[in-house]
This record gives sequence, structure tokens and C-alpha cells, in this order.
Amino acid sequence: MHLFKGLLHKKGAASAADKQPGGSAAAVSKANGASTSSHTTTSAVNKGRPVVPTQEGRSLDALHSIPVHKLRAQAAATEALTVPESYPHFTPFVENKKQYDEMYKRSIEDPNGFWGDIAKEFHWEKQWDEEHISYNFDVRKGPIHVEYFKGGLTNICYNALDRHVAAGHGDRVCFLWEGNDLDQDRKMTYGEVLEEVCQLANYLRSQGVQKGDAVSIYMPMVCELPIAMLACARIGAVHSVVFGGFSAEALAGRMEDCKAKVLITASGVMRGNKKIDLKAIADSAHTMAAKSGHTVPRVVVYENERAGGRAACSFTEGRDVWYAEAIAEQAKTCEVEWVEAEHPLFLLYTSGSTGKPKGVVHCTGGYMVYAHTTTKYVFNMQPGDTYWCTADCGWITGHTYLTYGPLLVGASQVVFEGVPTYPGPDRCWRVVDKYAVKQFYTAPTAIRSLMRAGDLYVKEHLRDSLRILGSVGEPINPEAWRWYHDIVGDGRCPIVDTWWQTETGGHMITPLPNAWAQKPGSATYPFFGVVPVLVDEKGNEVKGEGEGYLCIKQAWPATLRTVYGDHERYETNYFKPFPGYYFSGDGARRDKDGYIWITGRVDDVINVSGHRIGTAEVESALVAHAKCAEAAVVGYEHPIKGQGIYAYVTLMEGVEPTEDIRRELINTVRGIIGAFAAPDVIHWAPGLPKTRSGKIMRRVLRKIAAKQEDELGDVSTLADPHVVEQLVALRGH
Ligand code: 6R9
Repeated sequence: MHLFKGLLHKKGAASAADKQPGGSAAAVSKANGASTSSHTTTSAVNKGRPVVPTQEGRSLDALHSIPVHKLRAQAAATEALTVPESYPHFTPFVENKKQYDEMYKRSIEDPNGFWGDIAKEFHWEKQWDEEHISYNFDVRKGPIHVEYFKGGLTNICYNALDRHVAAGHGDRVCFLWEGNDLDQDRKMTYGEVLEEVCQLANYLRSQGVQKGDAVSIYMPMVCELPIAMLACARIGAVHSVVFGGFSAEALAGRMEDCKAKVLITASGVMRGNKKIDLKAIADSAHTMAAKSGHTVPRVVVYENERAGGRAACSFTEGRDVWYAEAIAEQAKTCEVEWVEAEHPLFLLYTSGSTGKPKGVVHCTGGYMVYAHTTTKYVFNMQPGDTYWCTADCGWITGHTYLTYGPLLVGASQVVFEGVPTYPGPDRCWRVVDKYAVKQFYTAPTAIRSLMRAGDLYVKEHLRDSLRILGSVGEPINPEAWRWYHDIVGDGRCPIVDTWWQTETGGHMITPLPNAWAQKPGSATYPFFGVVPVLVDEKGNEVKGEGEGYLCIKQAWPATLRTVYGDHERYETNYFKPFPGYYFSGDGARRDKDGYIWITGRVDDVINVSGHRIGTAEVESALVAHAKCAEAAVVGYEHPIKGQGIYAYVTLMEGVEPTEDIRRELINTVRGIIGAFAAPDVIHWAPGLPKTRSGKIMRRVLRKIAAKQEDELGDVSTLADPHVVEQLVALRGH
């Protein structure tokens, strides 16, 4: 733990984090009349009602039954569908299953040698020790820890930029920026990106940012977003990117939690036709964080002229500085801070089963090698390839497969500020043709919404540059898979359906293009170094064909190293449910050919448009509304988003449900978390189905939301079985 240079031990971090959406101390004090309460999570949602155990307690209960996801049935039906054995358009790094089997075997049996050989491609200021890996995944044997490249000193920014420039590739295009509107674009070479990174890194240093300090980033998808991340990495600062769709309260909580020294933000952004004043949100966040005891001393503001620019943007003299002015005076070279392989690279907050998001910590060396290796093999990526990942840098996909992986490989990549459906549903294919994109990586939700718009939008563009299509974020239903494969890829491109998580840092289970036959909807086999296992509720491994909780048995280089400020939570959440294993929170099944099919989350996390949202976070936000007494949130199947947010709300005694209250409730969630977490359905619930001990039976709520009340199963443990009829009647459709 000493490796984190005090990052883990900052006292107060935990209580600050409770003010994340859901910790919502404000909501609690308002309801209970208590002054503050920093240790309420899920209990906060049940004003005065029996306390629901927190995530860690709650998850085990949920684990007893894997929800039967529709995908399973679909998957079984489509397993029989034929897809090409291989695709003739490129030579893959891994040519067949036999080669994979050999490489895989070595990666498991000799990880030291396997990863060590790959790491030699990078610059290490100091070579790592020969036996460089050590880890413990078993809580019964002591604290969980993971270490790769022990003794080594390196810098990921140097390896992503300087290394290529030094090799003579300074003129290679690094970023192909495509703005919200059709006529907005910008090219930056590796040399130019390096210079700007150095200028910003010098500025950050001039502001006293040192190795191990945290910098919050709240930006739209302009080149300056990955540049800001790389500038932090260059000086050993730890970046915490907060997705631009998060609310002021969410940003405040995250800035407070990591005690950000600087916030890098932008004046605003256009998303389709909508202007979003990021700076105004950042200002409110700053005020909220200051009130809770953490003032971010410096705010760097990137002027986005396309969204109002300076004239429309508030500016606090003495605290704020324009990005262009901050870097103008700075030198275009900047000394690299060589850091230990286990030095933290970034924090990324992600939702779990409680109202309090976790700050997932990834460290430099292992993450670097893993990001590079997965990018290279999964996208079969060569230096100079033109690649496009539509993810925002605010999520893990934008970290690993935009900022780091492709740059480590030396690719040229599209950075897209807009949305896939603006100005029309052909935008993606237009951009693919404009830049001759070879590998395209997006989420099933985008695929489904483009599919709905019709094939014509696709067919009016050539797309003949495409070689590989990727999917990430949620299970891809076979119908969407088919459309992506047959229409977008004209049947020429393999699909890499990549299963992984914020916590895993990089791809874990994924096809390697052309190495083996695909099955639509299956993520197929594990990546090098990954040992997935399915376990039953007792923690016994399910061998061969079968279904279970998806766990990982052995450390891999990009394993999350801790939860920021709360190593105990890290252990409890990921390693205690099944001792000896990392528990993913997902269910999966293995078919007779050994292919793995992800069946979806088995905890209280839902996946909305590929965004991971804890139901408890939404519940806490709803209860922050004065008229809401209790809330219970579940996911339901949504044709485009994958899952939608279905909220059961019990109003305070004497309050009648109205349209206005419904709107206000939705707006409260928007305000506390962000628009992407707004409930799709509010279902008025005079009572909730609870066991005699007061536990909400979410299974029942999921069935009612899915209109499957005839499949409720055993409800004999309900304290009041009439609640079910009442809820069905109130659904009204
Ligand atoms: C990368 C990312 C992680 C959760 C994960 C799982 C779901 C991601 C998937 C998938 C089925 C895939 N998920 N990829 N499910 N097939 N190819 O999305 O990270 O935001 O942390 O979400 O997303 O449920 O547990 P993150």
C-alpha cells in the first residue's frame, strides 16, 4: 500500500465520497432532521424505514439467483447460425486457434516471461526485476494485492508519444478530430500532440502539481481531453476524468474525494443541437466542493468557440485561466517524471450496488502493457492504422481504447465530439469513409439505434475501408450482431464482442479476429493471461458446459489495484463474495465448445446505453426529493438502450401523485447524477414488496416491470402479498 504514496490513506476521503450521488448526506439530513450523516448509503433511501443492507451485504443475497436474461434464449437459438470461419481481408497476428492456445498457455503458466517479453517493446528508464509479478487474490491468505513489473521505472506518456516521435514518426497523424457539425475537423500529428502535452504538463507543474497529486478533468471530446490525460501522466499526476454528462453534484463529489489540485474543463459543448454549458456546471460543482471543505485552487478552461466561447462563459479572476493562455508561455518540451510501475495512473469512478461510486485505481506499468497488447491483438492493429472508437474519455473505454491503447500502438485515430445520429443517422458511415477507418468500435445501444434508422443510411456510404468491427459495454443481442456484421460490415468484417469492465482495465473475454469462428452474442474465449471461471453460489467451479457467476482466478496486468481511499471496500466488493477469486458482478454460461456467453449483471447494477448505473444511486437521488418517501429501482428491457431505468416510488404520507411530481422526480435525478440516469418509468407504489425482515424483493419488482407477473415464483416470504396486486393494478397498462 505504500506504493500509493499516501493516496490511499487520506483521511476524510471516505466521508467526502459519501457526498457522491447516493451518499447524499443532504437528503438524509433533510429527512431525518440529523445534521449530517456521512455513513448512510442505501439506508438513506428508506427514510425511517428498515435499513436495507449496503452493497456488500446486499450483493450476496442477489447472487443466489442469476436472472434469466433474454439473451440466453436468443443465444441458444442463434448458436446455430453460420458465420464465416475466417475473413480474407487481412493477416491476423494470431492466425488460428492452435497459435492462440500456445500463446494462451504460456501467458497462464509463465506470466513473468510472457508479459516481460511484451514489455521489452517499451521504454523503461529502469528495467523491472526478473521475477516481477506478485499477487494475492485470496482474502483468507492476507490483504489482496497485485504487482507487475516490480522494480521498473517508466512513463506511459513517453511510451505513447515520445517513443514514436523518437523513432521518426512525429509526422504521423495522431488525432483526426471530428466536431459536432459536419464542417468541423482538425488533424494533429504525434509531434504536435507531444508538444501540446508538454506545454500543459509544464503549466500543471508551474501550478505546483506534483507526482501523486490528482487532477480532475471535465471536458467534451476535443483533442485537449486525451492531451490533458497524457499531460497528467507525463508528470506522474493522477487523472480523474469525469464524464461531461455528469451533474455538478457528481463532479463535486469526485473532486472532493480525490482532493483535486486542478480542474481542467471547457466553456461548453454542443451535443447535436443542444448546447451544454460545462463551465456553468463546473462552477456549481466548485462551489459545492468548497462548501464541503475542498476548494480546487485552479480551474483551466478550454474555450470551445463552437459552443459559445468566452463571451458566453463565466470566469472567476484569480482562480480561472484560459487553456490557451495557460499553455502559451510554456516550453514545448517537458521532462518526464519516471514513475514506479505501480504508481497510480488514474482514478475512474464507477457504479456499484451502493449509492456511492467507487474510485477504481489503475497503475502505470501493468495497465500500459495490457492496454497495448489487447489493442494490438483484438483490433489486429498495426502502427498507422486508422481506428475509431466512439466512446467518450469519461468512461473506461475512452481511457484504454482511445487515450492509451491506440497511441501505444502508434495508430491514427478519430476523436469524435458529436453523437452518432447528428445531423443524421448516417454520420458514422460518413466519418468512416471520410477518414478511411479500418477498425470501428462502438456500443450495442448505438448499433441498435442506427439499425432502427434503416439500412439505407449505411448503404449510401462505401465503408470499404472497414476491416474489424468492435462491440463493448453490454451484451449484444444476436439481431444487432447480425445487422452490424451483414449490413455495416457487408459480411466482410469479423466482430470483436469484447467483455471487460472499468475494473479490468482492458479486454478480458473477446474474439481475436480470424483466429476462431464467431458465434453472434458470445464473447468467446479469454484474452492472454485471463483465467475466467464460472462458480456456483457456494463458490464451487462449474466445469465444462454450464452457468455461473463469472469470476477471474489469476491476476492479469491491468487488475484494478484498489478502490481509492478504501482498500477494504475493494476486498469486500470484489474478493470476498467468492474467496480466491475476483468477482465480476456478471453471470455467464459456457457452451459445449467452451465459448463464453455473458448473461448480464447479477448485482444491483444496470447497464443503460452501455453506461453502468447503480440502482441504489438512482434510489438515493429520488429520495432527495422532499415528497419521495422511498424508492426502488430496477432495470427492464429497453429496445434501444438495452436496459431502461424503472423506478417504483412511494410518496410521503398524504401526497398525491401528479404529473408535476413525476417530472420533478426525474429532474432531481438529472440534477444529482446526470441526464443519462433519468428514470424512463416512474411507477407509483403505495407499498413495496418486502420480506418480513424489510428487504425489498427486487426480483418481484423486475417481473412486474417486465409485465411477467405470472412468473413471480415463490412470494410466500412477502410480508404483505397484496402489494403485488396493487402494483400490477397501478402499472395501468
Ligand atoms: C467496458 C465497460 C462493465 C459491465 C460488465 C458487463 C457489461 C461490458 C460487455 C458487457 C456483455 C460485453 N459489459 N462489455 N456485457 N458483453 N461485450 O463497459 O466497462 O462501464 O465498467 O461496464 O458492462 O455487465 O460488468 P463498464
